[in-house]
Amino acid sequence: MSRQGGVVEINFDGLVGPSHNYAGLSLGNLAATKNAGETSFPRAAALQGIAKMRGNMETGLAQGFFLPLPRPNTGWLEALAADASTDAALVAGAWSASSMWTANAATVSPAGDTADGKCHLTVANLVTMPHRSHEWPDTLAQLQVAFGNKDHFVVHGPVPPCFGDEGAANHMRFAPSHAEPGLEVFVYGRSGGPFPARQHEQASRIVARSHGLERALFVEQNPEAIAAGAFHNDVVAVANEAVLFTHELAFADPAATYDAIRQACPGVQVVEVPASAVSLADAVKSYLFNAQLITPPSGEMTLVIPTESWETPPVRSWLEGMLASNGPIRHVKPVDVRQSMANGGGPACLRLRVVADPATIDPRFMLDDAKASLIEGVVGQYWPEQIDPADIGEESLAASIRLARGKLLETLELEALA
Ligand code: SUG
Repeated sequence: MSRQGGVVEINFDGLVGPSHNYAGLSLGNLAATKNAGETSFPRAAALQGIAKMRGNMETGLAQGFFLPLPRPNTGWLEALAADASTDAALVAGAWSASSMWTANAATVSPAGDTADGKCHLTVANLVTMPHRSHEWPDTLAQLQVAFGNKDHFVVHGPVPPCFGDEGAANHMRFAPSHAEPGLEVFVYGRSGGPFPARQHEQASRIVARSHGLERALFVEQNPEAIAAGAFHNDVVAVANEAVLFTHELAFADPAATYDAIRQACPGVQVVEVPASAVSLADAVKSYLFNAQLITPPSGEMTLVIPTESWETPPVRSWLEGMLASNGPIRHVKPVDVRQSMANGGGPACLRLRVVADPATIDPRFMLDDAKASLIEGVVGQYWPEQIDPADIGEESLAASIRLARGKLLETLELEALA
C-alpha cells in the first residue's frame, strides 16, 4: 500500500523523554523490577527510539510520534500531598518517562470498524500503576490536537477509574488488509498469580461500546502468562492484518480463541510458538512477541524484534526455522531499543498503531527524515546523558528536564502543549 494518500497503518512512537530512569515502579514487569536502581541514559534511549522509527520509515511505512509529557508532574505530587520526605516512590512516579510506551496511550478503532465511520480513540486510564495513572490528561490533550479533525476522528476521555484500561497493549485487530473493516479483539486479565491483571474486562467492553464496534471479541489472558511477567498481552502475542503471532500460553483458552477469531474473520492464520520451543520465561525475557509485525509496501510481512530476541538461543533457532518455512512472516529485523527494554518496553510497546489517512492528522505529529534530524539535534543538545535514581527529586535536574522538553516543543511548533 502506498504511503501517499489513502488509509494506511501509521505507527505513532513515543519520543523517550528526558527524565527516562530506572525506578522499578512496575510490579509484575520483571525487567523494570530487575533494573531498579540502575543508571539510565535518556539521550541514548531517545536516539535508539528515533533510529527505530527511521528504520520503519525506510521500509516505506508512515510514521508519527507523540511528545514526552511534562515531568516532573508537580501538580500530581501536590494532589497526593507527597514529597521525598514522605514517599520516594511517588516522587519517582511524578518523574517517570513511562508515556514513551504509547501502546498504552489509547485504544484505537479505525473508521472501517465503527458504526459512524470515524476512527475512535479512547485514552487509557492506566489506573493500576500509580506512576502511569497520571499520564492520561496530558496524553488526551495531545490526542485532541493530533486527531483534532472531527470529520475523521472521535477522541474519548478515559474509562471511569474503577476499571483498569491499558489501551492498545491489550487489543488486537484482524482484517484482510489495514484499510478494510476488521475484527477487534480485547484481551483482559482476571488474575495473574502474584501480579495484578491490569486490563479489566469491563474496561474493554466499555471501550468497544463507546467506539460503536461492529465486530468485537473479548478473551481472557492466561493467568500463567501474567504470573510469568506478561503484564500486557502484547508481551505474548501480536497481530497484523490476517496473521496472529502468539505464544501457545498467551490465552486462557487458546483453541477457543483461535476458533472465534477465525470464525469472525475468515482467513486468519495463526503462527503459534509452542512452549516446548520457547518457554514463557524466554518469551518474556527476550520480548519475542513485543515485536512490530508490519506489512511494508513490498507486501512481505516483517517482524521487527528487539536485539535481545535474536540473542536468546531458543528464540533465534525458532525464528530461523520459521524463516526457512513457508509461513506468512517473511523477514525478521532486530532493532536496538535496549534502554527501553530495560524497563520492560520493546519495539511494540513504543508504538501506537492508527489506521487512517495521514493527510487527516495534524502534520506536526508526522515524522520524516528532516524532522527526525531536527529532533535528534534537540535530544543531542538537551537530553541528560545519564540519570542515577538518586538524582530523582533534584531541582537542577528537574530544571534541565523541563528545558529539554520546552526546546523540543519549540522546535516542533507545539508550544501549545507546554
Ligand atoms: O507499564 N514500564 C512500563 C512498560 C510498558 C510496556 N508496554 C507494553 N507492554 N505495551 C509498564 O510497566 C517501568 C517504569 C519504572 O519502573 O520506573 C514501566 O513503567
